[in-house]
Amino acid sequence: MTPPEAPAALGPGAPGPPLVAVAMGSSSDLAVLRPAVEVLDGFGVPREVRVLSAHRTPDDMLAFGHAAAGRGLKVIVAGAGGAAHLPGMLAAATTLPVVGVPVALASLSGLDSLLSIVQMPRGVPVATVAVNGAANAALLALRILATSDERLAAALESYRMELEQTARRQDAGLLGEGATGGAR
Ligand code: RP5
Repeated sequence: MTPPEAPAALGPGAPGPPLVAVAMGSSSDLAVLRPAVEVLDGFGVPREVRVLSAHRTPDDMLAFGHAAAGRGLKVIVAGAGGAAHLPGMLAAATTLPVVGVPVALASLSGLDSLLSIVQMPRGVPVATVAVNGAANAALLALRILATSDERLAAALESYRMELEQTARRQDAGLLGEGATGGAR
């Protein structure tokens, strides 16, 4: 049986001490978690990326969680699939906000991952995004950081306006293609 491979190379990211950690249970999750890394890099927020398994390296995972706040991390994005215990176990080991990304595996299309991550017991919250919703997990992390970072808040506002303009261009494009619809 082939063991999981090391993560494919990622760029170095923004310089400086990492503010957000992107953790995943296996390098096989990287394809799903990569958009989170790209969003953080796009906004120039320093990040680190780790493979930490709640089941295969539980001691490493707990050590990471216990040390995270002291190392200057502000938010943890954690993705896992199947019996996806990583986000919840990290949330148990730190008071940092943890954003969980349910990773869809072949068998149950991510429903198992979603339920494993979203059904946390009272007192140990994990903010759960959509199945494979890594980009939104990073955006949520950025929104958390932006509550105390005006530059980042402004960048997120620009991003929000870009989304708005894109949707309006799509709307105008439909008109251009002769689509009919309701009153505009
Ligand atoms: C989970 O098991 C990981 O998060 C991954 O989604 C899943 C399968 O891992 P591999 O067997 O592909 O390493 O812990």
